[in-house]
Parts: sequence; C-alpha cells; structure tokens
Amino acid sequence: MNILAYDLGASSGRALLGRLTGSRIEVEEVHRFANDPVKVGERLQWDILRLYHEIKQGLLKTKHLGVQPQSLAIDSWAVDFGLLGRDGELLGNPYHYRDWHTHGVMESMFQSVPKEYIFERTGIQFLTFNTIYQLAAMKQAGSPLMREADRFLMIPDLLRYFLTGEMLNEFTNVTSTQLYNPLSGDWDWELINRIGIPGSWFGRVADPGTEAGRIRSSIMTDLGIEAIPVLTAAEHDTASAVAAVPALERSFAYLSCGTWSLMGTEVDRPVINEETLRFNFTNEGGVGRSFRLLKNIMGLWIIQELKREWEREGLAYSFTEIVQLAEQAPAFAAFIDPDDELFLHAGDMRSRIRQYCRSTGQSLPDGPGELARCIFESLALKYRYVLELTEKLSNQRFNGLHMVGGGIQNTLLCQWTADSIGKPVWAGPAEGSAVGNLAVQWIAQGVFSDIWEARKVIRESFPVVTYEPSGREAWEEAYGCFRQIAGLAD
Ligand code: ADP
Ligand code: LRH
Repeated sequence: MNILAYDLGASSGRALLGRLTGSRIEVEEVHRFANDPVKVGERLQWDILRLYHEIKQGLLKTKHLGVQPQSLAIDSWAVDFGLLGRDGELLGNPYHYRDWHTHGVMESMFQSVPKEYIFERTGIQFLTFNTIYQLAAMKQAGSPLMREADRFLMIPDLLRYFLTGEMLNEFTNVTSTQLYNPLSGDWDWELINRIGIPGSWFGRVADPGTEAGRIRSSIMTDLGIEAIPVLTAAEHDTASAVAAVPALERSFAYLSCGTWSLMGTEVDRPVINEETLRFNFTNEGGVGRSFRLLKNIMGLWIIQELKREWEREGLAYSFTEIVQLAEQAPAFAAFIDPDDELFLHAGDMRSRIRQYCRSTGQSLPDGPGELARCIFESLALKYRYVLELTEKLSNQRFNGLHMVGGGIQNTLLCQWTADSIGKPVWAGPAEGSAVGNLAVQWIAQGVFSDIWEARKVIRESFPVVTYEPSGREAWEEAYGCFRQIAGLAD
C-alpha cells in the first residue's frame, strides 16, 4: 500500500512515496523541485501556482511508476497564508514570512494589545512574522485584500483546496498563527475581533489525519489518473518532523534541524506561564493534540544564504565542501547569536556576521571556512542554551537529544552539538517532516494505532546515528564566552 507525502521546505519541495514492507517503512523520492520565493519590487512572495504545478508533476511521476497512492497529504512551513474572495479565487500571491512588511508591526501592536494578553490566550512565541502580525501589517498598509477577502487558508490548506475544492483549516498550522486558543480549543475570537480581522474568514479546525476530499475530477482527466483521497497531515512541517522523532520514551528532547532549528520537548498541555513568556518559548499544536514546548533557533538559514552569496560570486561550494572547509578553520575564533534580528532577512550574511563580530569586539571571520565554522559552532552553543532552558521550563532531564531533518547530513554539526550539550545526539531520519506526514496518514487509515506505534516503526526503519560527546573542556570554556557575547540570561 503506497501513500504520498508532499513536504514543501525552504531548501526544496519534495514528494515521497511511502510503503510498508512487513513492519518497515520504505520511502522513495518521486519528485524534488525548487521552492524559491519570488521578489517583485520590494515584496517577497510565494510562487504558489508553480508549486501547485509541481504537486501535479509529482502525481504524474507517481503514475509513471505504475503506483496508485491510497492517499496524499501536504505539509509546509508555518505562519504563511492566502486569502480567497467570495468566488473562491485566490486574491494575490501569498507573502513570504521573510518579507519586510511586518517590520515593527509586532511592537506597535503591543501598544493596544498587550503582549501578556496575547501570550496568555495563545501560548505562542513572539516572532515578528507570525500570521497575526502579517495580517496586521496588511491592514496597516490598507491592503485591498482586507476588503475583498472572504476566507483564510494556510499554504497547505490552500494547495489542498486547489486539489480538492474543499476548504479546511488544519490544527497544527492554525496554532502557529498566534490566533488560536489552546485552552478553549478553538480560534481566539476575542483576539481576532480585537485586532479587527473578520472572524468569518476562519473555518472549522480539522485535526491531522482528517479526510479532506479527493482529487478534483478535472485533475484526474488532465493527468489520466484515478481518484486519490486527500488527508490533512500534521501540516506544520515542524509538527510532522516531531511526529517522526524515533523516541521510545515519553520524555524526550528533539531538534528539528533544517532551514530553522526547532528545539524542545513534547507536552500534553501547553505550558503558559511567566517563565515561558520571558524566554519566548512556544506551545505549538502537534499530533494527537499534543503540544510542542519549543523555541525557534535561526538554524541553517544563515549558511544557506552564504552559499547563495558565494554562488553569485562564482564559488559553487556544495554543503559537503562547506562542512570540510569549516572543519579545517581555526576553532572558537568568533561567535554570533544566530537569533539576532540581523540574520532574519535574506542577503548579505558575510557582512552581517562581520558586523556582529565587530560590534562585539571579536576578530572578523573572513573566508568560507571561517564563516561556516563561526555559524556551526554558534549554533551548537545556542542549542546547549535552549536545551537547558527546555529542561528548566518542562522540569525534566534529558539523557540525549534526537536530531531529525536535512541538517543531520552535516555530521560535523551533529558531533559539535553532542560536544556542546555534553550528551549523546541520536540523528535520524533526515526526511523527518515527510516521514511524519506519512505516519499521520497511516494512523488515519488505522495501520498504526497511534503516534507511539508509528515512532517505534520509524525507529526500526531508518538508521539512527549516535554521536557521543567529546572535547568537553574546550566546549565548556567556549560556552562561557558565547553566552557573554550573546548576552544570554539565566
Ligand atoms: P528544509 O526542510 O527547511 O528545506 P532540510 O531539512 O531539507 O530543510 O535541510 C536543509 C539543510 O540541510 C541545508 O540548508 C543544509 O545546511 C543541510 N544539508 C543538506 N545536505 C547536506 C550535506 N550533504 N552536508 C551537510 N549539510 C547538508
Ligand atoms: C520550520 C518552520 C518553523 C516556523 C518557520 C516559519 O520550517 O515551520 O516551525 O517557525 O518555519
């Protein structure tokens, strides 16, 4: 029995076929495609129709393999959305969350809607690009979409709607908007009303694994394929990635390591208190109405951007080469706080890293190896800081850290993470989000009884590499330096 998972990441979109052979999961990549945002003037937008086209290409390639999938589901990154008119047509291209239009909007909203009020009601961390601030930015800018819109759909909701004609708002992604109240278990109508957005835009919240229609007959005719049921996945890619963590114990820590690094633990109920607010932790919805108590860390985005910069200069390093260059560069020469706002938007990372180092009185990394080493070491050190906070805020002690996502192919980063946290790292699977997407579909079909059975099978199906900590003394010293430079509080 084959099923199809689409995972739209910032580094690429991919379609993976999953099948169960005995008690093992096998995956086959049928299609990989670019998911580059498009800049028009100053606006950064999704190339949403191209992605829809690529999703159909995935269906065609699946057909050419002679496979009829039992179901399909889509996941992607959180917070972004499209607005639809009364006629069901998409109004404009969805904005990408790294667009500048939200700049300063969160801070100005706090003047009329207090930060504490928003956190008490939503439990969601304050990121300048959350949906709530994107909507407020559009409203402030007098966007005509505010007058014309009738429905709000997040990116996987929207692509699912294109495929099926059915509109549903999926739970895990909905929680990331900062407009959902996990205590009432519904959209926070009071908050939505207070920021002046029509409540009628927001529809029924559907759990991951809900039947959400079937492929439109026009697509079946165009592609010459049979009907395929479409399900909701855990459509926030981080929810899917955490679903795929091959943990055997209920108390575990994870790091979903891709464009972003998402670190935290899974909890039954949101942890909404002064401490989680102070350290800007979040409580995002997960599979089985669990919550992810986690913190965003800027992640491999900075090296992705540097790689693009080098390519423009004619230096086409692969990630493998970048890792080798980092390994050869001098150790602990300079640190950045990867979460400094300097690094959020696209472009010019070399000069921003040097600007950060200059303003903190450090030596300035120069060549590719030095810059890459600075990023990877700083990430490993930030991981220790956030892991210790996770332990404190969840009142747990972890024996090690599960890493999933494409970033685990960076074996140096995995080793340095183990060295920095002083605990083993268990790395795998690399396609965390796609595997979690498949797992939710199998749970919906009754193949797995719940997420814990799925995790057990994932553990048996994908290699998990263990990295034992080493070089503790040097890393301990580096941590002290890093915390001072980054000004990180206890
Ligand atoms: P996303 O889902 O956000 O698109 P992925 O989980 O696919 O991201 O991870 C992509 C990241 O993985 C890249 O930015 C890169 O840093 C890292 N990566 C991918 N391949 C390699 C490799 N061969 N060696 C080292 N790092 C790699
Ligand atoms: C990771 C992710 C993360 C969000 C960000 C926008 O891909 O979904 O969980 O905070 O992208």
